Amino acid sequence: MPIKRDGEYVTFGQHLQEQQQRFPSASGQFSWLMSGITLATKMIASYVRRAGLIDVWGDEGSVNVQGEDVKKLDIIANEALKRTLGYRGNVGIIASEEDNDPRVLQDVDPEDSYIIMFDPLDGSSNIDVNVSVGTIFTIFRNPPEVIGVEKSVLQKGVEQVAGGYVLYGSSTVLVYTCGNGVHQFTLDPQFGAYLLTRENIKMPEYSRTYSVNEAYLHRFPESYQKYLEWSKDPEGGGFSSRYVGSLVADFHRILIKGGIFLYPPTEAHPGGKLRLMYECNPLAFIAEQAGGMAICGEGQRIVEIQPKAIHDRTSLVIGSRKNVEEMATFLK
Ligand code: P6P
Repeated sequence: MPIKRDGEYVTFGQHLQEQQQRFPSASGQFSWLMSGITLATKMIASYVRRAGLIDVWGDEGSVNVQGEDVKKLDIIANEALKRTLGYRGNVGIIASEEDNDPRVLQDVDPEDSYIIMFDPLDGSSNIDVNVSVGTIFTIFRNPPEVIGVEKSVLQKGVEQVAGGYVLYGSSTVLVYTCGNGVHQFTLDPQFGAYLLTRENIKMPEYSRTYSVNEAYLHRFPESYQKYLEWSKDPEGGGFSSRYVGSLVADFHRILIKGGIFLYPPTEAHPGGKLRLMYECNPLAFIAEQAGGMAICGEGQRIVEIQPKAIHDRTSLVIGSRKNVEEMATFLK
């Protein structure tokens, strides 16, 4: 049920106001920026929920910078986010998984400017089969000094001002952190508002559930194979398995129920498949804020990786702290 304060539901905007009062670093401009995300994701949700009734299944026909077939909904989601964030007035740079290069916006006060990066619709190939998909976003401060777009954008995850995602699942939920806990809002289609439904989420410390694409098991490095064999062994971890194949859906389950998600290095992606800046960093920020952990294949904290390029990829092990610590012992 939605959480009430003084008998009233708490909207996302109100929650941000509370955050500002308690944490002066979050400026009013930040709330205005975040309203661009809530507006765009309501628009995206309205398309996702009508897939099949309107023409949004299938490919748009082009191939994106990742070398992936662009889905019709990828375009819709990307344009919605760029449009609503483009006129916030305090967004200096927008970067998207779907676009080669970041977009620099003009007439933004350099002293109060943000960088926002997103995967507009992660897992979009699942749309045609009615499986959950998600929008993932991350926000950094745009350095006021003129150091060039590349240097401004390529910040470590520890510099994130906010990170979050919207999961278009059985309901539409927005989960975010701005460094003061992890909070969930559920879109009430009747109000057209995101209402607070979970506050200060803490990830269970340990759970016997792993989430990985088992088809690649024999293509993972040996340390991962040994960990997964141990996990499955009734005399070992005795784990069960859950894998949706849509990162936001797999992560959200782990945020709420605990467990561990792995996307190890493979032959196809020796450096990992998932994108560091606008997929792994925001999820790692949320995981750590919820008491969990997020590392790459070499055991380094995801949020401490120095990006070299905006579309960098990384391997990912993320989830309950004790699960990740247990898995990390196999990496040694
Ligand atoms: P695989 C979706 O394409 C995605 O980027 C993530 O949402 C998901 O976790 C991963 O790829 C699935 O990859 O190789 O298991 O199909």
